[in-house]
Amino acid sequence: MPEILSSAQIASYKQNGYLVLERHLPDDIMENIRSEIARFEDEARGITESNDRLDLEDSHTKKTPRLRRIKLPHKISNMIRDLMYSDHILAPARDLIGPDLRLHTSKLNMKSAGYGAAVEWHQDYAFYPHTNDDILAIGVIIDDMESENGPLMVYPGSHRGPVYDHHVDGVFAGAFIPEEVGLDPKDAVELKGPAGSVSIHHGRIVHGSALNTSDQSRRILFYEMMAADAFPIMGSMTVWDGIEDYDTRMLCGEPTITPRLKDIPIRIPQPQPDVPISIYEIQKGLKKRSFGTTM
Ligand SMILES: O=C(O)CCC(=O)C(=O)O
Repeated sequence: MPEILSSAQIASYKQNGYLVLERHLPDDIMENIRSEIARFEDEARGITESNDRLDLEDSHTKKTPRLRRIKLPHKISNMIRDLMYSDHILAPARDLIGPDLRLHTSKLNMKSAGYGAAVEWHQDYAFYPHTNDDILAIGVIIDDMESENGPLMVYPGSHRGPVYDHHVDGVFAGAFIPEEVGLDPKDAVELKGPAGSVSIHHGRIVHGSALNTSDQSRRILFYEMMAADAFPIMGSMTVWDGIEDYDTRMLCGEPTITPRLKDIPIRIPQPQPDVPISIYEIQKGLKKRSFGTTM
């Protein structure tokens, strides 16, 4: 029996590769997340370069601080860690990919009003191929997400298609141009919803988001996770420090050392460009972009 999702939602996820659960999280949790963000915004005022906690926009200065991502927030915020282990986040994931789950990563993408960076079209699975694709990202929508403030966009059903080539001149560039592989831009849909909603997208779905040129910020907290029997393929961008470390990523259920294999045509995200490990930096290797760049 599913814990929280209806059979129609589960069928829709299987068919389309995404779901939006409107107003899924209560206001007090949303307020706590916003207070945590304010703490990291203060921290950003004191630095001039990105570090292992904070990823800064290219235009960031101490005078005009511009934070584009809080990295691994579950490691630096107890509140965000507790939310990750809660049924708010895990129950829908269990309904979609089973009871045994490991964390892949967490991140809080800050698309600030007026300049928040675009994320070019990509598939998460191209960054971290695994032995099977029971992999998804739960996105906690922190600000009302509208067409104007750079919503996450997906190509419905693309999680059932190819894993596209994300390389430029033989080097991993973390994105591609949908029109060049036969995807029609008018098929892309925006995952909109009021603050407190949650989006879920499949690890293979093609997704991206434009610059935020509106006067409203657009922040999303992502928890990316997979079935415990999905093991990274060699060359995946998964941080792998041995099985003991890997087992510390268990979110719920039982770990295993028996990977489940699915026949998926994959590419390895190698060689990597010589840049810091950040999607924004990796995508600078693109020669063509679908979205604008920040000023
Ligand atoms: O924040 C967004 O709109 C897209 C995020 C994303 O796809 C990523 O960080 O991999």
